[in-house]
Amino acid sequence: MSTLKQTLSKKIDEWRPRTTKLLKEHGTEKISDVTIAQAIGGMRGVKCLVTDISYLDPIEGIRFRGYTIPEVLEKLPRPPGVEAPYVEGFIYLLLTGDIPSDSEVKEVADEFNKRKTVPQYVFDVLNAMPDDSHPMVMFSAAILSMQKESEFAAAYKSGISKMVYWDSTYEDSLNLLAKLPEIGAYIYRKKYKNGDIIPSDPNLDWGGNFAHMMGIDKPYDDLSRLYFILHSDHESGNVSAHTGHLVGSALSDVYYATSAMINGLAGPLHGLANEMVLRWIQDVIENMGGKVPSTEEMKKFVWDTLNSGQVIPGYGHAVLRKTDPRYTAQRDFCLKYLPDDPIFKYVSLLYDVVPDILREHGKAKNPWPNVDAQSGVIQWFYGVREYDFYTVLFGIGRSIGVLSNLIWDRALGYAIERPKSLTTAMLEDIVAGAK
Ligand code: CMX
Repeated sequence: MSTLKQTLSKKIDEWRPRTTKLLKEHGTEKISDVTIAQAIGGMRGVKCLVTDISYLDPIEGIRFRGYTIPEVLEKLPRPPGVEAPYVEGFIYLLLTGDIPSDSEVKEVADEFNKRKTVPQYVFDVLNAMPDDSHPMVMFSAAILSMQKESEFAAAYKSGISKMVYWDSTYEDSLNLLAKLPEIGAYIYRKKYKNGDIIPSDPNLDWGGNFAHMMGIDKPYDDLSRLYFILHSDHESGNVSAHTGHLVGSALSDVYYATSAMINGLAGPLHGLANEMVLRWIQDVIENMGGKVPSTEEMKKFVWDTLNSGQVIPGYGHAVLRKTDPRYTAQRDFCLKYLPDDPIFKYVSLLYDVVPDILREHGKAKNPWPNVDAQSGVIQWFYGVREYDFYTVLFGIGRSIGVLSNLIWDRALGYAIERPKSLTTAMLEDIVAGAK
């Protein structure tokens, strides 16, 4: 058994009594009340999910297993001479809560290498899809097509105990994660590079191999590691993470759950916002005839968008109330590698004008940029200009968090999700009764 699996098994044994004790001795204690506004308004702020993989503070931003983004980037082992750590080490951290050693990271990389061959039928499925299928549809379909490989589904049919559900879910998760970089790169090269596929290189790490299969030179490998880590997890209430958890709660295996979460990520209010940001900026560039707008001109574009009833993509957040540290980490990357890029200048100009405009507009609770405001510009700079592909990159990263959560959901025996609905008339009766 690998060190990762052994450590995880030990942690699960240690953790289970905590959950059991909370349930048995404190199960009736309240952690949240629900208002009518929350019931109608997307359950914003209702505390009713539990995860230990990451926690999102509205002001500070995300912590992965207790570590901020700068701490993660600093503490995890990394390839020599680069900034972003190995994704393999980050997966180890999310699953166990421990910072792995170099040799533990190497072991995870070897595990992925053993599991990474994508079955030919997945490529056949992708090749059979219409040329104009959205890359997110292709990505979701490719993942779902592998459901028949699920070790959990087979083990469940054979009648395994609830106590070992996590084991086959872990095997499924590693099997799936190992294949995602190649599937993502295949979709890109098939769709946008005339099907000129670059084979995987067994000597490269997860992020490095992805950059290699995309056909993009350094430092795109470093960017890929950074990008996948930043997009991995944002606690479990956002649409993609929650969808993964919800579908998995019915004991649907990880292939069903991951494909479903990808479908949620494809919404323009969630992961597709990175595509929307670039689409919107391209519109501005076209309108400006290619020149960088003045501050006043940019303000006008922002107001025009708002006045036409659209949202400013890449701004606002359901939980955050400050600039997203994932935005800041990517901005730092831009300042280092592409400070003079014209699109980065647009993005910076937006940062100067949008928050004040959104405040004046008076609707958005958070006027600050989120992760999606900055991510597309970097991809654009390195030649990935097909912006409908951007959410696939988000999806590869988000799978890391969703799958880590699913393994722990199974380990701690989290129940099938089933909140209770009321009718509008019932809400009216409650209001009348309160009066
Ligand atoms: N531009 C214009 N209006 C905005 C806005 C923005 N960027 N962000 C929020 N608002 C509006 C909402 O549409 C809402 O309007 P209505 O009252 O007319 O419905 C009002 O402000 C209140 O919304 P909120 O409570 O501040 O935000 P929500 O929690 O409802 O929604 C989010 C959060 C992210 C969907 C929203 O801010 C938004 O649509 N942003 C733009 C899309 C985006 O960048 N999404 C990516 C988020 C990060 C991710 O998940 O990837």
